[in-house]
Amino acid sequence: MGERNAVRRIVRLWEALFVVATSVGAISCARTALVNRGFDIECGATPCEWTVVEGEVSIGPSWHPNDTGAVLSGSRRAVISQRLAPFKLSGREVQIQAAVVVDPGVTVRFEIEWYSNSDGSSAIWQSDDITYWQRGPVSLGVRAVSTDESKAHRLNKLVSSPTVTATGLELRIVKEGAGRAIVDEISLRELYAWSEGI
Ligand SMILES: [Ca+2]
Repeated sequence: MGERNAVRRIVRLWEALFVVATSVGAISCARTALVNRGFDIECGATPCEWTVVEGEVSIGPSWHPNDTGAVLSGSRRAVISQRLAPFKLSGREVQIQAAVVVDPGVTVRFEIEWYSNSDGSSAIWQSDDITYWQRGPVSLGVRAVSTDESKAHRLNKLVSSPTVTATGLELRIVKEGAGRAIVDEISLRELYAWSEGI
């Protein structure tokens, strides 16, 4: 009987994962500022645009064998990040969405560190010779949202920029606690529209 219940639980989990993956796929057509938000594009051994900052991270089969996602695991903290710049905000509110599932006791935090131009202007720099980040933008601080729901779900929360003059950001996905987190189909959208130089 115990074995039969265990099988039922596994079936229900995979059904839930399928529903989340399918529904999140529907929103992936919407306009978003992030690149490679489903971890489907590889640049060599790593996913394009994403950086593994620390901890145990694998990019590969997640919801099911054919759907690539970020799997953050191990007994300690694990972090991946993506930078986005330059852009011009029309408002302070940004909507962050992601498909997430975590083991019990694990938390996933989506941190956004906002940056402004080093001269305080909100002008969009464009140059082939030097990147936005090489120009030494100034950090405006970090805003974060998190989830510890152990059932597969779609995170949907708002994050505010400290100022509308922000011109760059770094999104960091931080897994805390011993266990595994799967993150996929991440979108970051201004509530109105990005007016970006990217
Ligand atoms: Ca995916």
